Amino acid sequence: MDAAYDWIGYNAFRSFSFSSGGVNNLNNTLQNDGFYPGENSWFLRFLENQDEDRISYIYNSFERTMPIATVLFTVPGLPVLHYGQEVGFGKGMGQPGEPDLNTRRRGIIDWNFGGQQLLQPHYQRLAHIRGQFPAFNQHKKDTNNDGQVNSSDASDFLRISTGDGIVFAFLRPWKDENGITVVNFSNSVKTVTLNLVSSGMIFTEPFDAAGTYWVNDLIQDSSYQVIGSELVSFQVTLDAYGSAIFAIGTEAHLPEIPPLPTVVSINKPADKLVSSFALKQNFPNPFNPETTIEFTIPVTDKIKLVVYNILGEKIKTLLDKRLSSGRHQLTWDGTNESGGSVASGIYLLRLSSSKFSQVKRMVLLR
Ligand SMILES: [Ca+2]
Repeated sequence: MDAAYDWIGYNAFRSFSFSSGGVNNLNNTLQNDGFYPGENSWFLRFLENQDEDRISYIYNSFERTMPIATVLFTVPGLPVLHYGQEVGFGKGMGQPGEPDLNTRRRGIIDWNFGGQQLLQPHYQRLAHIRGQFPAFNQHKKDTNNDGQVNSSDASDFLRISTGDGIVFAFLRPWKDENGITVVNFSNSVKTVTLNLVSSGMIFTEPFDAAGTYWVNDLIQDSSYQVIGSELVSFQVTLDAYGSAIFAIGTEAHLPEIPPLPTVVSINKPADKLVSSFALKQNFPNPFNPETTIEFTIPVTDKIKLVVYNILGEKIKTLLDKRLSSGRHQLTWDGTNESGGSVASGIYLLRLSSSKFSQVKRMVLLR
């Protein structure tokens, strides 16, 4: 991830404080005080090499970068550039709180870190949402036809009140497929109610309170229909640091997200092997206190199975040994390395061999 040009935007993300004042400041900066785009505006919004790393370092949390990433990918500006190699910059994410920030700016990337399991699918989905939904990649237009694009033209970025300062929501108006982003910058679950009818959504036909509209939930991957009047009080529940992105309009439309690459070595890709290296969803899930984990491996290999918490910290190594090919099963009893019970929450299970790795989310509910 690379950022340049928009240093004001960059600094707004970098110095973001997780408070309602911080949300206001971020909104004002992203709105460019009404100038965007135009005088004093910065057109490029993208992060510097490994800025997602440095931001997670500054926030001391991978989890806290999630809502920031959602905002970054859905606000106006040129698309974020993300390129996978970045040779010579950064050692990947490191661990939260790792002291040597400069080391991670100059070095060989180590992608084998806990936060990757959390951030990689999130960044991937955001990039595809931005690419596939014009609401989020539109450029502001000369809507009053005076030959200039400035604050006199219709906004392509409208804040929506959530009634809770720590939950930030905005609309990217787009005819018949309006983009809505809602992010929770707090460490607790939040439910907010948005008035989307007065938010500024646009449709070809006049809005009809009795008509039906599609709500496409682009994070949860589900589409459903609502009556227009239901959009007056549209309820959204978000996990701690959770994100929601909707496309609201006249048709069902979900992003196409290709599978994340699981091949670590670029020299030995083999479709047959990839398809038979599989970590199944644990069951039951949610669970308390014990859950069963099943996986298959195509060849005899050294296999590691590790549980991480949502911050990317290792909780327990369940397995680290050579296993023969085939189906394997074991259980996790919700304890950490020293045998103590871990708290309720989301845990990440990472299965890795010498060539592949795969991750599942597990929910422990005590
Ligand atoms: Ca104009």
